[in-house]
Amino acid sequence: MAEEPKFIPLKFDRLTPEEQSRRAKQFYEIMNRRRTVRHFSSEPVHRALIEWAIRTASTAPSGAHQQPWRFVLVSDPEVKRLIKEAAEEEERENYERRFTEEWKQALARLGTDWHKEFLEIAPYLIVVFRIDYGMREADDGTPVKYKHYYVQESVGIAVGVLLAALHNAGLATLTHTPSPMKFLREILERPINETPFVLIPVGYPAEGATVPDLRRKSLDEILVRFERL
Ligand code: IYR
Repeated sequence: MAEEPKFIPLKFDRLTPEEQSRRAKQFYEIMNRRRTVRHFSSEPVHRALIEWAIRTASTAPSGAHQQPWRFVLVSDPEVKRLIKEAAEEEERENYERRFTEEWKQALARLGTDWHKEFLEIAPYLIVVFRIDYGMREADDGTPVKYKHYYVQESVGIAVGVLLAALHNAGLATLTHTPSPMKFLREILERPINETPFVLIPVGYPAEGATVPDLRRKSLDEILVRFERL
């Protein structure tokens, strides 16, 4: 039987046009300074900063408000070592055998290879899992599965919010997807309905860290308008 909807008044901050414009530009300026970082320092990070960012990520919209995400926070050096070793094993196979020439060409300007030292150096790893289906107890106590909707989209949005929140807190991140990454479910002891989605090293950039010289597409390149002005 479907649940009855219950509504409460919306809390919405109506801003002045000046404030809207100021905040819109300011947020762009902040976000446009985010870069994917591959050279981390081992300098510690206050865990509270990460927890605020994860709380912020969980404000993301999700299909049927099912919030199909799990965030696993790793700072234990032994667990980071296991993750690094498993990731390098898969990535070595990727770079040496599985990647097509076309894929390697597309990656060339990032200067990546199978070495993933950052997985041990960065003080924190956030491993985001998607929860593919929910589990509830039937009246007789037996566990039953129920479907989750738009899981990829929901978790993708939450990760976008997470990256923005970490950057806004003055932290550097890497969006890393070792492939395949089933090993993360095993090492992090997650249940079978949770699938690794992305692995995010978080910390401060190493002294003298460099990033590839990339250009973001301009608004005209990404925006198509159907308007009557
Ligand atoms: N996962 C590999 C390769 C890789 C793939 C893409 I697509 C990137 O944008 C970057 C890297 C690695 O981490 O090296």
